[in-house]
Amino acid sequence: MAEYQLYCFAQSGNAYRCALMLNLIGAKWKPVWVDFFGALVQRTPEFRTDINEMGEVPVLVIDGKKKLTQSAVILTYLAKHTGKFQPQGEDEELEALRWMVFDNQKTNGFLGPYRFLKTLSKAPADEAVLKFLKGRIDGNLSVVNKRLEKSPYMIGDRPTIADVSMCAYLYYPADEYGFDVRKDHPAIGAWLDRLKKLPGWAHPYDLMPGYPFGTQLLNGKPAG
Ligand SMILES: N[C@@H](CCC(=O)N[C@@H](CS)C(=O)NCC(=O)O)C(=O)O
Repeated sequence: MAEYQLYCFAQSGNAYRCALMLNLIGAKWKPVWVDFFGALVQRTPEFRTDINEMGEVPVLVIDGKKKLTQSAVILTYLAKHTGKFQPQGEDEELEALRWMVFDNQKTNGFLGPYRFLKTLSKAPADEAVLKFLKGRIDGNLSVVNKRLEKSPYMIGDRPTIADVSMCAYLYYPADEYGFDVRKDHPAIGAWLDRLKKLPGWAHPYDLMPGYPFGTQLLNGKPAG
């Protein structure tokens, strides 16, 4: 199997999807820490020229040559090249893509900014913005919860990249949000427990460097 590097940081659920997938498929990979909050590396001209013109993490480097960005693209590539967590046939492929787009835009797409404004940003959060985002999060997580009341995984009886994508921000501690997704959405809680049992599962703070905040440590321990 190829060797991978993943540009990432511990607090990024968008990067976690890819780090988790790499672990679940048993890939040989190494994290490359991006100082997202301190040096704002992702906004530098060098990062945009050499790493990702979109100025975003995650970025996956394959065998030191090929570079991919956008977690949905990265997950699709890894599933296709390993046959693991791969949706089978066109209908499943489209169904997985449908949930990944919904997830990127409406579930984790709101959870990430909400947690950033509430807990990670140095500037005080605007209550009206938080209220707007929380309303969207509640509504969209209810859609996912309803889906998971019907089947154990997002698109059926086995886990696929739609699940790896959807859990992006959902394992971070409830106190980083000020609300408990598992309590508010029990089918999501049960599904998160199911995913946790997959061989290779690990918590975001144990997979990517940068926790505690502002350090290059891997959950308090030296990386590597
Ligand atoms: N849809 C993208 C979202 C990536 C994204 O927004 N990443 C954040 C970090 S979690 C980022 O790099 N933001 C750039 C910035 O805020 O400067 C994906 O899933 O890869």
